[in-house]
Amino acid sequence: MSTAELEKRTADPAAAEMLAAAGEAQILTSWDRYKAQQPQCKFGLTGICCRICIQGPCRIIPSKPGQDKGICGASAFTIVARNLVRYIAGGASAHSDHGREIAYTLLHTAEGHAKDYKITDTKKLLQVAERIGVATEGRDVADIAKDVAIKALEDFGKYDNNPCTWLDTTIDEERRRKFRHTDIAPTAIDRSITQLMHQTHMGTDADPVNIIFGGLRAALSDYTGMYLATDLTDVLFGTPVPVMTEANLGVLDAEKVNIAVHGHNPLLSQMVVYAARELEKEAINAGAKGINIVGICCTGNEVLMREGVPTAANFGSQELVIMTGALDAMIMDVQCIAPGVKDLCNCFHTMLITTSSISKVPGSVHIGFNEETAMEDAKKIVRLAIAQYGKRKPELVKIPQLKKQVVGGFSYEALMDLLAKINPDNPISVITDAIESGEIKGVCAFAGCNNQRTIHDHATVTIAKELAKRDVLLVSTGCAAGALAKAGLLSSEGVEAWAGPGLKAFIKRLEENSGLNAGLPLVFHMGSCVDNSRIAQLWSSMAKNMNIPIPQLPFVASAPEAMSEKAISIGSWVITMGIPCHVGVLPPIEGSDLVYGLTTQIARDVFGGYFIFETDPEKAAEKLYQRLEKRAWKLRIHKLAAEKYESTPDQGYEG
Ligand code: NFS
Ligand code: SF4
Repeated sequence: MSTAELEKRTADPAAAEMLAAAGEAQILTSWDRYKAQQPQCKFGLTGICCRICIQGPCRIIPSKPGQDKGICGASAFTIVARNLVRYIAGGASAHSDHGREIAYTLLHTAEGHAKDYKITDTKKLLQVAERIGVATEGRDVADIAKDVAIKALEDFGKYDNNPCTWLDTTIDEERRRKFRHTDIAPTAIDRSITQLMHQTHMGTDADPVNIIFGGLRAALSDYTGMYLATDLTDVLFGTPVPVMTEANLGVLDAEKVNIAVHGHNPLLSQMVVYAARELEKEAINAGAKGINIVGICCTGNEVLMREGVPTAANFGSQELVIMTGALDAMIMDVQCIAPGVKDLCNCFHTMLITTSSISKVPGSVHIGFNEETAMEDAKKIVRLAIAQYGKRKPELVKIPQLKKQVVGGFSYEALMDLLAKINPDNPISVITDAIESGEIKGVCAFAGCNNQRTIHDHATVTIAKELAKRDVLLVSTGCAAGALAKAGLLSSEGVEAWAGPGLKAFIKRLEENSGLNAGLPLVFHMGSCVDNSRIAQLWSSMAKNMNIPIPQLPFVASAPEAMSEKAISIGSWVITMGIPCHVGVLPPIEGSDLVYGLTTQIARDVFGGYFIFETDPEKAAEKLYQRLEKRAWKLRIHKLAAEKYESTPDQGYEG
């Protein structure tokens, strides 16, 4: 690829450097494969290809009699709706199954069967216990943890008809009523997903509105599963506090054993970090200067948040970590690991190690990871990497000397601690007051992936800079946070370079009082994708403090480069919570005006949140900003009116 062509494919200079090297060496990456897939099938792209039964595939051509419906008579709206919600089922399964594993590990830790894990954050455990109604008074920590873990596991399969505990105890009365009236509160996670697969089975539900509402129920299961995952992970490994680290391929160290942890579930990656600390000497004996753990995707975000592990790549650039020739082992758990990484490993000495019984790649080494033998397994894995270091081919090592400073670790609790330095009695009011005074214009949360259909990292970074200039407070999770990290937006340099005057004054005020020996970043990194629960916690407490329903809050979300089913399930619960959500890649729904309208218009009337599909990042920034302005303006008007007429502020929606 030429330099001009590279610029059209990635905004990350380190990725561009590696892509050029891959081109020279004629090594194919997902960038090449994306090109080779063009043109992609229009039926699939617009959602009107149905493969739900094996009479299909049925492809809809609206203008052609006979082909305007599937063989069974399913209309385009049914087919588009079914395809869309099945993504949600996939996303909710992935997130919640991750949560289930954490819950089991907490249970087994409390019972004493998982000796390498411990209850690290008792304060969080007590908070969660109290919130969900588990007795704490005079009880043993292990007993409380056991009850909390059982309550979490009950959310997957309980048989009563009450809403899931992790949903019901984290939303306000207004949302509770809304979910009751629309009948979308899940009573059990597994059930809502099974029911959705049933609902979308051939010949069950043909009504697109009913199908979409079934999808939203599963989306709220996604929320439930990730919320409990965050809570219980904090209990096991600690609630993140601010940490300094770095991001991009320059974090690889030619003189050390480089190990990448890739995937999502921190049960393994945390252990690898601990094992590496213990085995540092063995690496030195093998001729290296030590062990360097780097992160990719969300398991990377987990260990960045808690251990300050640097980020090597986000989803889009995962193959390019291997392209440096300096990666000795890539350890994967589950989700978002492109099978193509194995092809790259074959060109270098990198060992791909799979660890989960449901996530294997042909030709890789499998070390089954078990919670009973966690540390032993992690050590085995680290030792394999050390042995691999000796097989490195120095002539193939080419590490781009590019990396950026990162200040991360902003859990909801860490953010509140920071705000409490200014207002100890009511920390959250530091943000809401700044919105009311107009110093900042609202909050935008960035989440989601990379997608070959967009320029790698470009939209995420562009929208963030545009909104920062306009004084919008920014938070982020997932691979979007990876993009922002690599572009220097998770550092105080980012504040100097891109914050508007109001945002800068706001961040500097926090910084002066922070007591940290680091400058605060332009964008606050709140964690992995399951940690979008932390963002939900943020908007809930803002709305509570302002005494307004969430749909009135100047808060928006953006997934500029969404890719996975998980991103679709997250976006779907974000809108049900009352938050406008921009997506920079059009999902396959254009084949039905009705479904498109449901997600972008009707959702607004029913839930106050809705999707904004916009592929142009500049226009997307403008649209997001307008939403914030409109909500802030309405709030001011309502407040003035309430003062004038001595009434309570309007509780209706944004409209
Ligand atoms: Ni979220 Fe995180 Fe990344 Fe997308 Fe995948 S790693 S869970 S799905 S690609 S942000
Ligand atoms: Fe075709 Fe209907 Fe089968 Fe879908 S469910 S593949 S539309 S026959």
